Amino acid sequence: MVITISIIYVVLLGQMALPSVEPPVYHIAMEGSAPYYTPKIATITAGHPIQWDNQTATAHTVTHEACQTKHLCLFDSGAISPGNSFVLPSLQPGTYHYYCRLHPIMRGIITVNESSFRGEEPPLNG
Ligand SMILES: [Cu+2]
Repeated sequence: MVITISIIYVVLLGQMALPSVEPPVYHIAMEGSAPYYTPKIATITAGHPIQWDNQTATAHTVTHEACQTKHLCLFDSGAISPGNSFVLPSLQPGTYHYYCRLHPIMRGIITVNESSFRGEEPPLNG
């Protein structure tokens, strides 16, 4: 009986010790007045999901500017209802201009920077 309890304890402890590998989500608010996308210019580290939260009473989209020409259209949310969100799991490093198809006055920019983490920890003692 003691052995059984010990095994269960080790299994539970092992699960609790697992580090979280999910990078934090970067939030951009959609608002009813300028600048509409807040922050209007967002700087994000590669690998982080980006989530737009529609805090207004009408639908909006998050549409990559290149979609206007159907050339290298990288993201287009479709209509996001009030209270709903749209998530991009990740974007390659670069600068992306986007707008709302329903209200083209709404415009924003995302700059995605390379992650500083290269997969190896720096040496502790130079
Ligand atoms: Cu809109």
